[in-house]
Order: sequence, then C-alpha cells, then structure tokens
Amino acid sequence: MTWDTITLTVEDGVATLTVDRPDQLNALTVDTLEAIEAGLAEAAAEDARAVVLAGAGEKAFVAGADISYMVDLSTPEAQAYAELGHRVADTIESFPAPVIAAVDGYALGGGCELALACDLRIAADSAVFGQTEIDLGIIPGWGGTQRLPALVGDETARRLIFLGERIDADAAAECGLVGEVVADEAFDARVDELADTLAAQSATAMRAAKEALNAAGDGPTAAGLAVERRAWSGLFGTHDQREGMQAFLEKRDPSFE
Ligand code: DAK
Repeated sequence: MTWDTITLTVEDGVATLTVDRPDQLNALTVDTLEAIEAGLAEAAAEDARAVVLAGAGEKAFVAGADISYMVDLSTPEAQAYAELGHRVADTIESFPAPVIAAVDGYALGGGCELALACDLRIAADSAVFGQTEIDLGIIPGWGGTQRLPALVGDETARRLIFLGERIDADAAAECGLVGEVVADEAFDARVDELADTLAAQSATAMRAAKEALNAAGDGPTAAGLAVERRAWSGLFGTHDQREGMQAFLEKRDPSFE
C-alpha cells in the first residue's frame, strides 16, 4: 500500500512508519492521520513485533497539527478531527507490539502528543519538545492534558501546557518525558538497535506486558479524554483560536482578547 503523507517499511519484524511532509515539518493533516491509522493496520497485518514512528527530514519529528488546516475549523469540524485523532492514539496504544517514538527535531503540539501515545520515546540530542498550543489560543486536544501529567507529574505538565515552554531533549529526559537521549549522529543506529531488541523478545509476552501496563491505571481515562475533546473542540470559532492561528500563518505575534 502507498500513501502520500507517510511511508511504511517492514523488515525483520520491525515496522517503520515515517510521517513524510518535511516541507511542512511533518505537520498533521486529516490525510496524514488517516494514513497513520492505515499504516498501523498494515503493520499489524504484517505481524510487526515492534514499530518505530518517525518524521522525515532533518528538522522535525512532527511540528504539530497542521495550523493552515485548523485555522477555519468550526466546533463540529474540530470535533470530527478530534475523534479521528483520538482513534489514532487508541490504535497506537492498543497496537499488539511496542511502538517507539523516534524523536529527531521538533515534537510540538500534536507531535508531542503523538509521541506521548507511544510506548517508549527516544530523542536525538537536538530534539525539542513542547505543548505549545496555548500560543495559538487552544489547548492540547490529543491526549496531552491526560498523558503528559501521567508521565512528568502535574506541576511540570501545567508549566508546559500553561506556558507553552519548549524544552530540549535533556530537559525532556530529566522530567521523564523521554527515556533516552542519543547523540544526533548515533541516533538512527540506536533506534534500530532498540527496535531490533524489542522485536527479538517473545511477542506473546510483549503483548501481555503492554496490555497489563495499559491497565495499570495511571494512563488516560476515557472520561478525561472526553473532557479534553470537548474543551478542545469548544475553542474553535473563538476570537483567540482564530487570531492565534492566523498570526502563526502570517508570521506575526497574536493579539489575544
Ligand atoms: N502547521 C502547519 N505548517 C507548519 C507547522 C504547523 N504546525 N509548523 C511548521 N509549519 C510550516 C511553516 O508554516 C513553514 O511553511 P512555509 O512558510 O515554508 O510555507 C514550514 O513549515 C517551515 O516552518 P518554519 O519556517 O516556521 O521553520 P522554523 O525553523 O523557522 O521554525 C518551528 C520551526 C517548528 C519552531 C515553527 O515552524 C513553529 O513554531 N511551528 C508551529 C509549531 C506549533 O505551534 N505546533 C502546535 C500546533 S497546534 C488533535 C491533533 C493535534 C492537535 C490537537 C488535536 N486532534 C486530532 C484531536 C494539536 C494541535 C497542534 O499541534
């Protein structure tokens, strides 16, 4: 199968799914989210024993949801987009093998949330993380309000979400957002090694371990995710959402109410 916005390879049990819109820093459109969903289904059909999620190009893992797509969304359209996004996150979380976010470059907004939905996060030392939605007059809408505090604690999650701070890979490791930081030049080899190691384990035990860990209770709850979806969609059509996104597209600072 081929898609315009992702590539998928499966080799020796390792599926590598690469978001492939480097000119837009791999920002996520509806097409991209649908392609990720289809790519994961294909990886499962090929019995992948580990999945690597990556971004094409030198600059970004994923620089967020596509702002030019979101700028004019109405609340019902935002709701439909949110449903799709949450379905993709569910697909990652319920994938029957571990999924690694290989973060090389920017992981901002929805890009950071995409990484949060994965089982493990590994970062190149030039990676940059952030839940920067507040700068656009919105909030994380793809599980960030639920998964981030579970990983980094409530105080740090509030700082990241309220301030839209961008943090480097070492700071991300320090707060528990990533498990491992690797020098840029050694990054691809280390990602391969980690994926191969996971793929060499018992797939049955791995699936059981993932299922049990997912049920441990410190992950996102359905109720929490529903509150987030509602709050996120409700911001579409507000002055600040329109202004925040228009300002990004016009490369100027926003003027919020
Ligand atoms: N959307 C659309 N285009 C983007 C983009 C984005 N998120 N990020 C970058 N681009 C585009 C830029 O507009 C530019 O396009 P041209 O001007 O060349 O046409 C091109 O990529 C290169 O970017 P820059 O010229 O800005 O490159 P710089 O190196 O100067 O800066 C940057 C890189 C990553 C610091 C900067 O591009 C930036 O700040 N980008 C925006 C990052 C951001 O705010 N991300 C959060 C977006 S809000 C959900 C799904 C997702 C979400 C929520 C819900 N569901 C489905 C429920 C999340 C929302 C978000 O992610």
